[in-house]
Amino acid sequence: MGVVNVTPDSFSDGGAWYGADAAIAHGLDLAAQGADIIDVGGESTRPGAQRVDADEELRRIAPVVTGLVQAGLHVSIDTMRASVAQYALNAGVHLVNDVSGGLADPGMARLVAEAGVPYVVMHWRGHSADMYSRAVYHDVVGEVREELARRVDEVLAAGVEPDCVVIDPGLGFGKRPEHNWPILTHLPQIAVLAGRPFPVLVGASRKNFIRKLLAGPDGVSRSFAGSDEATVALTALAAANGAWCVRVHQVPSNADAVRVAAAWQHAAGQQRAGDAASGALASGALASGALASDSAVVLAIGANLGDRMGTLRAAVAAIGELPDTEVTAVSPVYQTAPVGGPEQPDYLNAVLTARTQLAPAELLSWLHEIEAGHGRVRTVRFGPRTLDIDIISYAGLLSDDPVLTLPHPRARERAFVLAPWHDIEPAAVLPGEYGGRVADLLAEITRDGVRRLPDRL
Ligand code: PMM
Repeated sequence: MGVVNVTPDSFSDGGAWYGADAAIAHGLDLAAQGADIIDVGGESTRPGAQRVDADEELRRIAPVVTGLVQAGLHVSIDTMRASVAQYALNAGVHLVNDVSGGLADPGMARLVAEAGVPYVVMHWRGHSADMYSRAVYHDVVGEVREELARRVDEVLAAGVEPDCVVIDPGLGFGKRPEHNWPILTHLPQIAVLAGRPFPVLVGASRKNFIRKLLAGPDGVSRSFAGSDEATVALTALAAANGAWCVRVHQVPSNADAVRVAAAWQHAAGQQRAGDAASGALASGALASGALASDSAVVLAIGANLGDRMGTLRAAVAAIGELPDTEVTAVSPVYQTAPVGGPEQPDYLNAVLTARTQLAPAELLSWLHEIEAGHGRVRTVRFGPRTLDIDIISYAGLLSDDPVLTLPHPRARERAFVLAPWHDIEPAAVLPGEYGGRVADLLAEITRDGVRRLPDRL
């Protein structure tokens, strides 16, 4: 995404493309240099900036948006105002980029919902005039995720389709330099909100935290243009770490960096596929745990609606087909009386072990996709479901993240998890403070209502 700021005072390029003709020419150049989207903005959001009124913002962007759309480019409007977005949508823009994530204008989300276009929902804590007063975090990654999840809930409630939502952690917005780095190193975690993965846009280009990092011995931050090479480095890292889009002021080298990251990811995937295909090496390495990034996971699957046995079989097959994942054992099937919730049929449950190179958040989002493919809709807690897949344990990791608590917080009370797990791994250990040998935990709880069936998956 190439930036065209039609402002006299933007963060890094204020004034450069202020006139409509210069702005249109610049947008065309960025597209020719490899930008897939041109982001047009008429209001500066640099720290300390005062707002312009809606008429002035519209006066700035109107001819530029129209000119670029008519030239056939994929155009995005960078605005917090529904009236400006409305104008741009009528002119044919393809995406709305709202740095306030719908907070600045209560009419924005509904407008975007009606237009049915992608909506960039950014993490934001208030207007730029005093953004640093709100830059206070105990756990910046956790708080950004939580606040983004709330914004996403609201825009979905306003009717925006989940497939249209793009999230953005808002680098530099209400964040001091040190807050931006942990966000960048946790992009895969930030991408998964309420158990659902979203594409992530990263706007790091020329921001203060990069310029400060590159400060000279006198402590003076690097110039804006002087930070372009460092922006390219961040683009490569962010793209290789799963970013969907990077918003940048200088396109050619960033477009190259995105290509490098794509080739890197592709080769990494093929390399692993190649390893797995070369039989002896792969199985030896897997058996001895010699593949350093291979993690052992324990998954519990359950179904109590429809063709339960067929669903569980399909789930095992789908898990085995996940990228860089191999199912290593599948337990017998158990028939289980439901725990809590409304009146509902018995469950069929099983446990499987697998080895994967997917990160926990990636694995979780793949598993949600498999569940969704079987029509599972998360509504009533403990309610009936066509398919439920839980990560019981992931490589012994401990996590109190509410999206993915590890090990699974209720595993130790559940005979329908512990019994099948014990069947395939008699020496298994549930990690963590409340864990222990599965055999011992199983001896402490009742197995009433949990019955092993002769069927295999
Ligand atoms: N940053 C700026 C403006 N718009 N939009 C999104 N989605 N993400 C950003 O990080 C972002 C943005 C401020 O940067 P600029 O004034 O230098 O363009």
